[in-house]
Amino acid sequence: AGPGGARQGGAPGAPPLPPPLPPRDVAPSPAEWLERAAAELRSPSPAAAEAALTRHTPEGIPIKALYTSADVSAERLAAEALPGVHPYTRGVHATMYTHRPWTVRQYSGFATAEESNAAYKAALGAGGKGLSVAFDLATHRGYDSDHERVSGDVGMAGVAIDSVEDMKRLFEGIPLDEVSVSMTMNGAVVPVLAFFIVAAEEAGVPASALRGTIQNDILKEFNVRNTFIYPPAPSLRLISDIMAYCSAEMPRFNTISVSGYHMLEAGAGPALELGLTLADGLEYLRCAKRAGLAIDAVAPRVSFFFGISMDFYGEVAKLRAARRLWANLVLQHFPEATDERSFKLRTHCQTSGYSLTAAEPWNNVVRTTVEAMAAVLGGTQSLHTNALDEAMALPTPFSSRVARNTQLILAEETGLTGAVDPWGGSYLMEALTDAVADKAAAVVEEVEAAGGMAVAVVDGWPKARIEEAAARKQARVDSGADVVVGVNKYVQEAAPSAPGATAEGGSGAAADDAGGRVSLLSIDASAICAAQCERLAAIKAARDDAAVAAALAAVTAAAAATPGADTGVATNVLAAAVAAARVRATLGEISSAIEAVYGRHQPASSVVRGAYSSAYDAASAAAGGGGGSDAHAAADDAEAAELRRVTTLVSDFAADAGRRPRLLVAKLGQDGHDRGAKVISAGFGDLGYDVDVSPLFATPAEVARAALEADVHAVGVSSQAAAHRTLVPELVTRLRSQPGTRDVAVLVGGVIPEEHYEELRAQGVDLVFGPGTRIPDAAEKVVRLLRERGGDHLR
Ligand code: MLC
Ligand code: 5AD
Repeated sequence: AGPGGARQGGAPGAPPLPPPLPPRDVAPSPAEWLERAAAELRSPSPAAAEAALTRHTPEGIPIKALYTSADVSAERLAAEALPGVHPYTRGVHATMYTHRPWTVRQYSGFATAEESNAAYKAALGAGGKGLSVAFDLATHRGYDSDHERVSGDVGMAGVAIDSVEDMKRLFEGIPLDEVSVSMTMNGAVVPVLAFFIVAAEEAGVPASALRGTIQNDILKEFNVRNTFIYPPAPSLRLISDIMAYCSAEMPRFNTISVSGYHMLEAGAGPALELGLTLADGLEYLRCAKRAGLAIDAVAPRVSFFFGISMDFYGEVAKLRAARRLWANLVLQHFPEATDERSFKLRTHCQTSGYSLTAAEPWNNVVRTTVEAMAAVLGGTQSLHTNALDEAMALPTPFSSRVARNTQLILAEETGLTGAVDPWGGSYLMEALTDAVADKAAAVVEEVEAAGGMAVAVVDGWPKARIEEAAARKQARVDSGADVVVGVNKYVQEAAPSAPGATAEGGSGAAADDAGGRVSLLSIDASAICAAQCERLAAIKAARDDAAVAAALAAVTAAAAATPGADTGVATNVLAAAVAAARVRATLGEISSAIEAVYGRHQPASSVVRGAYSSAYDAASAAAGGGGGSDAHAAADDAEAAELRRVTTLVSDFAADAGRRPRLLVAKLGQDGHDRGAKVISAGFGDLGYDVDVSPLFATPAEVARAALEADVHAVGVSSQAAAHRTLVPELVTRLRSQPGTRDVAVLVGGVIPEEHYEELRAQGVDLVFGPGTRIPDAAEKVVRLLRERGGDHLR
């Protein structure tokens, strides 16, 4: 070897390696590290260095720059050293993926049963391992496709299912005793599960052989998601009926999927998501117990569902903490449980839709991959990876394939499945697992102290807390404190757009560098609606009307009866619905037969005040004050100045018009995803607008009437479920033809592909806001528009 290359194989010509460190008597301490860190940072003191190097998650969990053995409890590590044993922190099975990888289970459904069936077969043929049905919103809310309130929703956000005949078409040729099927259904859970049971039965598969999961998690629907039908108390009664029926008849079927996913999507941080979800789980077990069911008959078939955000470490820690907490909560609350399976938290995970952007959609593949890795490293049992076109539309065959392949690559190319809980024993991960567990446990205790989740959903505080977190998150993104590549930083310049399509806000350009575009799935709502209505008519013409009437009366009687009471009336509503499904009662009819006793739940709407502006100010102050660069400080000044400009424009308008600009934020149709509507309401309110919120599930006529009654300057429709092409034009027509609202400005925002902007404008929409819109931008555009209009608006 040449000079300098002699020792330890260094490259020829490279400088010699430093001599080895002298042996030390004492191990290096964290304090010593801090001194070095302070020197590297040129910090005045170790304490100052420590503060500068510790960041906090939005939920206040500190993430330090360095973890050592001092941060973990040796006793805890020893007690939780093994997967497959209580409290299962390291995994519910001893061998985990080394024996069997997680289930690749992609949530999917659109248009008609035939089209979804073809997509399921394609998925199973290309590496999918389980099925997961997405139903349309009409089905969720218990309406047949021919109901007047659902004209814009049929087949749009999922598949339309009106009867057992549709359910049979949905699974035609798929062996239901082999392929496990998840059905995301909560509101109309009784008729949908009944249709599934009868469709399988008529295909020769008995209920006892059915494998899969029904979501059946109504509590979170009241906090987020909003696909409830009945009020909370009777909804819980239906859940205990389902658990009773399934534990007797369907031992391989998971009767509930206690879901945090939608809370995370609605704005909750991981610890709040986890705490509220576990509190929901406890409430369901209590509900089963009250109905006389043994915990060991029910708990082994309770499963969970979590969202996985871009907080990589935090999400791995969340899944580990979830298993530990659940095992210990079941032990604490249900000492009678002895079946090991009662303590195991098994979960499905889905990567976060919220984290994905319309701008530069291919970036979403990277985001989804990182999130999927967190789910896998956290030990999920089943996984859905989102498609790259998530922020614009439902997935196409192309984007579905990329999403599925993301999982297949992780499972089969990377070696990730080769070891159980590879993060176990990491100082960081163990300390973070403890921190997330503590924070989530505090949330569970808070819910329990407030009387349990059944009481808390009626009080509404968990919902308010999630909405507040969402408003704060929006402020951090709008102020640039939280980076979203391609949206608030490194924005692609002059992205090529579809001909004639320009967004008012956001950076919705979904174009690649060559100017090509991601093609989106387009669904013809009126054709599907017409086809479903025809089928309904055919079913009704062919069936035995007297048998249907009797079966529906039995459903109503069961709903009215007290479970367990010895009155001679059958009291299990699901059992009655199965009988009704056999004689071809429809989904709408079975839902109505229950509604006749329980009524339909009308949620109250509210607006969060102050969270947006305070988080915006805090984010600007933190970035401006904390030793940031000059460029950073200048950017923050610009943001603060922008906020001042908008609030001044709004107050000038108020001075001239004699009142503040008044905005009605509306959701149309059965679309209950209201994070966008809530965040816009909170943000516009904090910027000085007078904001009204219309009730959920409104028809265009109801929104037009509300606009007149509230005497608003503008109506803003938030659309997440693709009904904007049918319901918005109808709203515009009604507003324009009604004296008093003729010149009300119409704004539309949400999941709207650029291709539709021009069409909406031609129909009279004034401004369209794509995904990624900053609230200050939108608020400024709207007040300027109102001012330009002048006339009646300045009254
Ligand atoms: C697995 N098994 C093992 C093993 N790993 N056995 C021994 N050793 C190992 N290492 C066994 C299991 O015990 C089980 O057997 C079988 O293999 C299947 O594994 P699983 O882990 O139970 O997987 P799976 O069947 O996929 O069930 C996962 C689940 C379930 C329990 C989480 O509830 C599920 O699939 N949930 C999906 C929910 C979902 O897709 N939701 C979509 C929501 S979308 P056995 O004998 O026990 O069967 C949504 C969006 C919206 O909500 O808003 O609309
Ligand atoms: N098909 C596929 N994915 C869907 N999602 C919602 N509906 C469908 C559907 N019909 C996904 C999106 C959304 C999440 C709730 O599930 O990722 O964010």
